[in-house]
Amino acid sequence: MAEKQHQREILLRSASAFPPPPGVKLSYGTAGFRAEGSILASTVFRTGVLAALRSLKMGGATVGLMITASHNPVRDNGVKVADPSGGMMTQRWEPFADAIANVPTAQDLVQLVFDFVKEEEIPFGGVCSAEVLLGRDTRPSGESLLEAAKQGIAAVVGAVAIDMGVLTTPQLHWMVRCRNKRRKASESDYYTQLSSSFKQLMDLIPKETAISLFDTTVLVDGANGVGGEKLIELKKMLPGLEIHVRNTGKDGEGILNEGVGADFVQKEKITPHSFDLDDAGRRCASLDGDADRLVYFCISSACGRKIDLIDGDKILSLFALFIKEQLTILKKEESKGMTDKLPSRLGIVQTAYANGASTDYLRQLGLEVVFTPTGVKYLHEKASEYDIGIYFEANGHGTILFSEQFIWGLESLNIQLASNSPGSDYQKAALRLLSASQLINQAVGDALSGLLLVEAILRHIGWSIEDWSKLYQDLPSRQLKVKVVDRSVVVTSNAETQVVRPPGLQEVIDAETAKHSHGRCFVRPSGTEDVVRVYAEASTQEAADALAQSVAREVDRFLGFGSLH
Ligand code: NG1
Ligand code: ZN
Repeated sequence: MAEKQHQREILLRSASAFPPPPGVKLSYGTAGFRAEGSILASTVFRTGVLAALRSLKMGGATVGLMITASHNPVRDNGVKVADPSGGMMTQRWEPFADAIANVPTAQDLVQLVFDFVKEEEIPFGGVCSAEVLLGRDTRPSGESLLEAAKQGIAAVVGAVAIDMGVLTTPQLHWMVRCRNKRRKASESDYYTQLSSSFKQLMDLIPKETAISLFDTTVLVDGANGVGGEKLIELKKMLPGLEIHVRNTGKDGEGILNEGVGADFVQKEKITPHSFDLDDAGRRCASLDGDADRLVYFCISSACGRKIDLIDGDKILSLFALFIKEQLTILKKEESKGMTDKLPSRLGIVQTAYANGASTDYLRQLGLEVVFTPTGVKYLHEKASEYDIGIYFEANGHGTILFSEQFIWGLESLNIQLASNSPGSDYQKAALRLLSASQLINQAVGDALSGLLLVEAILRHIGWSIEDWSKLYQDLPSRQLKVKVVDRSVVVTSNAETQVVRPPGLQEVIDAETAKHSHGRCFVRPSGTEDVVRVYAEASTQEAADALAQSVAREVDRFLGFGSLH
């Protein structure tokens, strides 16, 4: 009883120092809370409380709290929580996240927390310990927000905050996962794991392609964010691969995400700052502000700033090709008996934003492709249902998940093959899959580990960026956003491809879409901005633009301020 009273007093006192800004309502959304950094102290403090409660609920397992607003402008910031698995916080707790962020007074906050703790049967009041790893990106508001998070964690008796400093989002998720698996989990362990698995993959490259005239240089746009500086660390450990990082944001040069970064490159389809015609034909890549997104691009000499974009769908397709090739080798007739017990169901997970040409291509390869709503949490969950699940958003966020059974199966197969047929194609295929599972982040999409896997696979196949770009031809597409009075009025179904509410809007979209050959169009409320997004595809760029514009006007007519008329 006395412990509970003590806890109540501490929480009340700390929360009183972080009043919420008046008139602001925040929602946990697709990727945690996001807003202007200057109004987020209260939200971050409260998310600190939430993260500590989450750890308590999970028996004291380590939880992560990341301060970032990813690809948003530098004045914004945000906060999200990683579960002990290293994945996003369980969706079951999102309503509580919304409630704790928006509750008006410190007294209400204490009441809400005590009610929730009772309902969830959380050991509260100092009877158990909790641990939260903290990370932040390079935003100027990050340092003081990190302090707010620490105070939120300290307001829960028994909870300890461990400040990991400036990190990429995927590094923090990786650390949380490793720590809970009792594995080495420091930043240098992260670099060691990535670089050694990359080297293993390089050592397994077939002799025929190893001698080809492969361009060993990749030019990387670091979005003036945290990814560039981390890549500079990592590249020291990667002999044989020349990584030139531009837009590092160092020494005040360039602004985070302004005219740079994966989101800019993917949406605008033009060169980021610091890239020009001198780079034509080179292999270029772009990270986003917290390095959980990756896209590649190539500048074609004749076209000014226009680029050939190689988006998340094409990265996914490259990964799928490689994984399928290794599985096919393992499943060859001669190795039956050894490999037929290996569970190897391969699944591809996309969202409605995936270019239709990528889905056709993947299905032509004979792969199972499924769709989820937008947001990594949905894709990740779906991909984890397979022995190997590959998921990507078109914007470049994605990874490959390997099930534990698959990894155990591979490890025992590898032991068998090492004595039965050492150095055989089968053993090499098994080793490639094992190395890929070490390299690619199992917690969340990670631009740094994704970049290394792309580089290893391109070298394995002996492909130039042009060969890769020609894998299939993207259907022309256009994405627009419409500012609306209240985006929550739009309700969708069928992995966000159909509008259920407001009534009548879907019929109008259908009618507009029918006017264009190969037309496809959908709208959905953003989870990170106060807008409704419009996506359109058609057989020509003009038609995709026209379709997106006409539907955007309709969205504006139904729900907007009428400014598009
Ligand atoms: P919203 O704002 O819900 O569309 C955007 C991206 C998501 C995801 C989140 C988190 C698009 C169309 N949407 O979400 O895919 O990456 O941000 O960063 O790219
Ligand atoms: Zn990001």
